[in-house]
Amino acid sequence: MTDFTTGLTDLAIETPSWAYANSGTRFKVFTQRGVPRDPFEKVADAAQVHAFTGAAPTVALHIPWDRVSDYSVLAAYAAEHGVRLGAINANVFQDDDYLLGSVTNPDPRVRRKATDHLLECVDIMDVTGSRDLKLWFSDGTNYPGQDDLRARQDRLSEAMTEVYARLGDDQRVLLEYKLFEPAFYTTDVPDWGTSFLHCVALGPKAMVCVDTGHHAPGTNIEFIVAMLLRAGRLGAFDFNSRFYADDDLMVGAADPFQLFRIMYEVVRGGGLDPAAGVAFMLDQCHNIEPKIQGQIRSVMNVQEATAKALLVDAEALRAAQDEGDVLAANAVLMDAYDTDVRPRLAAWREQRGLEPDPIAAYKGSGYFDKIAAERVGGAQAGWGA
Ligand code: RM4
Ligand code: MN
Repeated sequence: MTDFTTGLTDLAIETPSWAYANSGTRFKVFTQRGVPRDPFEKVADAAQVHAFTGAAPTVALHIPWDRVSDYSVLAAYAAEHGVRLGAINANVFQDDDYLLGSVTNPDPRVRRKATDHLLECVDIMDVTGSRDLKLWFSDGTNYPGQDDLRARQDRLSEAMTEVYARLGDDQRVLLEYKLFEPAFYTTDVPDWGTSFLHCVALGPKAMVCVDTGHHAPGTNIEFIVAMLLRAGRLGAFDFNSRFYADDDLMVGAADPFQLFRIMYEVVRGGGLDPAAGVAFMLDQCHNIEPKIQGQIRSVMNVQEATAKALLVDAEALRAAQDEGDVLAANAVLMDAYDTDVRPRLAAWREQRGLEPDPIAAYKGSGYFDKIAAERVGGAQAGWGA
C-alpha cells in the first residue's frame, strides 16, 4: 500500500479544456465573463488550477474543439505556463455525417471519415507528446431492428484495429463506455465488459476508461475499478458527479462516499503508483458556477477522497476481514472516511510552497478580474449545443 504523502504527491489530476469553455444543457448554453476564446486561453486557465493546487499538471484537449494550426506552439505555450498537454479526446459526434454513427455507421464512407479523424488525433499526439487517445463514441441505435448489432461491433473492431496499429510504442488508446445517450435503444460501447473485450482483442496498449457518470443508478463502480485494476486494464478515469444521468457535475458533489470507495479500490489495487498508468482526469462542465473555481474544487474533492483512502488502516482491516468480523472491518473503512483530512491537505500544500486554501488564494489573485477585462470581443469557446 502507498504511504500517505507519496500517494498524495503521486496523484496528478488532468483537467479538461472544455471545462473552461461555455457549456449548458440541451435547453440553453449560458455564457460567462472571461471565458476563453481559443485553446491557448483554455490552457492558461488550466495552468491556474495547477498553480493553486499543485496537483493538475496536464490539460486534455478535445479535437476539433481545440484545433490549432501548430500543436507544437500550443505545447510550448503550455510549458511556459507550467503545464503539459494531456490526453487527446477524439470528437466524432458533432458532424451531420454521424447521424447514424461514426465508426459503426452502416455507410463505409462515414466510417472512413471517422477513422481518419481518429488517426489525425494520433498525429496530433505525436506533436504534443500526449500518451493517450481517448475515445468515446456516441454510436448506437434508437429502434430495435434499426441496424445489425453484431455488424456494428465488427465495424467498431475494424476501426479500432486500424487506430491501434498506428499507435507509437508509448501511446495508448482509452476506450470509454456509456450506458445510454444520445442513443436510447443500444449503445455500441455501453459497459465496461464491452470496452474490456475490445481492449483485450486489441492488445496491451488498449485500456478501459471509466467515466463515473456513465453507469446505471446504483452501479457499484468501485467493483468495476477493482476488476479492471486486477486485470491490468484500468487506463483512466473521467471523474464527474451524477445525481440522475450523465450530469457532468463536480466530482464528489453528489456522493463523496462513493468517490472515497472508488479511491480506496485504486489504492488497494496499486493504481496510485504512476507505473500503473491510471490517468485521473476530470470530464466536467460548469454550467452555473465559475469554471476555474469549479475545477479547483473538483481537484480538491479528489484529493480529499484519496487522502481518506490512504488513511485506511490496511493491517487492521485485513485482521478484521480474516476474523470475519464484519462490523470491525466496516468500522476501519468508516474511521478513515470520517477523518477530517483538510488540515493534512493544507499542511501538504504548505510543504510544497502552496497556499493552504487554493480557492481563497485563487480568488485573491485577481486572475478572474484580469481575464474578464481582457477577454472581450471574439467568440467564446463552447459546446455550441
Ligand atoms: C461524453 C464523454 C466524453 C467527453 C464528452 C464531452 O459524454 O464523457 O468523455 O469527451 O462527453
Ligand atoms: Mn467522459
